[in-house]
Amino acid sequence: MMRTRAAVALEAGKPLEIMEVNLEGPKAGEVLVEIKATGICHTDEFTLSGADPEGLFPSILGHEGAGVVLEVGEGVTTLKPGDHVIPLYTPECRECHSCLSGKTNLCTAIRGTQGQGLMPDGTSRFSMLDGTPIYHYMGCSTFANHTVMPEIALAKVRDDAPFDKICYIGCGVTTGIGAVINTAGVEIGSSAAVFGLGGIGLNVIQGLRMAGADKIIGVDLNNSKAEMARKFGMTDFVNPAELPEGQSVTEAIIELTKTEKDQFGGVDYSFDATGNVQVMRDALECSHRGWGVSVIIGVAPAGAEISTRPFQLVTGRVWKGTAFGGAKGRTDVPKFVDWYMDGKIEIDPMITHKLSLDEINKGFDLMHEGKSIRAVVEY
Ligand code: NAD
Ligand code: AHE
Ligand code: ZN
Repeated sequence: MMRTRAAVALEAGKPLEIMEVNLEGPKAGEVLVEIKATGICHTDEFTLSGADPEGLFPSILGHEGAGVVLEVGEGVTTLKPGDHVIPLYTPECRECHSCLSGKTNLCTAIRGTQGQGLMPDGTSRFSMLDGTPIYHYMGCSTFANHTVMPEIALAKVRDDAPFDKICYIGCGVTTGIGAVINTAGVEIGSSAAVFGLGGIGLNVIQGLRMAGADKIIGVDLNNSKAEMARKFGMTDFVNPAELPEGQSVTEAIIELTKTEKDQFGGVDYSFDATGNVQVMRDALECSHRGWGVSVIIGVAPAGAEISTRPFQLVTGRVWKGTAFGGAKGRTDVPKFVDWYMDGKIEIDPMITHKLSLDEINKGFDLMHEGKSIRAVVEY
């Protein structure tokens, strides 16, 4: 048993509390990791707000981290102390029915206990100093300076990559780029609309440029998000709150894509990176009749449901969703780190704020105020 510092979510809707907590060492198949840096993703905010049906309190949130292995439990063979790792909320056991199917990245080996805030043996490694158990979060809990993770939920990465940048590959970068490459399968010359130009949407735009998309329409209610999006490849911007009276966002996007030969208009691919179910509908309905593919990335609150006229699908549009950009963590994450180190993808400009653990609540404030893309906490 050791002590570490963590930002603890004691109650829904309340700021995190920074405190010392107990952390039990790794059991069989587990690894003790010193977290060096963690991003704050909108999903952490979503769970802290109380909107997540799987949200548990008290818990240690955070799922976008990078760190170093300090100790390995019995039977761990693929990692050793000193290895640099990125925690995976989507593990890759390479043995379960889902992994073996080759059809999905949604490994099912430990999903049951992970959703209950517990390690695979059904217990928590974290507790308050008075012994009260604290739940794990998404199997990661990167808002703690040290965490314990299953071996199958850690991607080993090269040791010359900066933690304060590659932590973002633990969620936002991989989710956005993966949604384009793995889930949508965007081809050269495509047109696309991206709803929500935050930490995920910008990476969708980055992925679209890598895939060779021609027209990349960004949609956001916050005009200040457009500048960075343009740098990453956005060609057109739509603010749904500033459209001419009577014009819907779908109509605006369809107008932007109509040509002499194509009077229907609509984008080949669309992506929701807001978590708003009306936006998800708009994203589907602005995609092209006959072949448009719309990918849901955003996470919607408990009880929210999507709807559209079935005619939208009858006429050839396809509605899809993606978790962690369809990426297989242990296989793909080290490649994303190489792409970053080789200059093939950009991360640095999207990390708009660096904070200490004591300042973590400021990261949530900046997100609420629409002032940050990614705030990264460095330990
Ligand atoms: P963010 O807060 O950085 O960005 C959200 C953006 O959406 C903001 O720029 C905001 O202004 C914009 N927005 C909000 N409402 C809008 C509306 N009605 N129309 C247009 N724009 C609107 O958040 P993020 O970290 O980029 O996360 C985005 C979403 O993706 C969240 O729902 C998050 O939970 C989800 N997410 C999903 C996955 C996954 O694996 N599926 C992974 C990471 C994040
Ligand atoms: N717990 C929520 C759903 C949350 C959710 O969809 N999480 C995404 C990752 S978001 C990362 O920022 C995910 O990977 N989902 C797949 C999974 O197995 O959780 C709810 O609605 O219950
Ligand atoms: Zn995330």
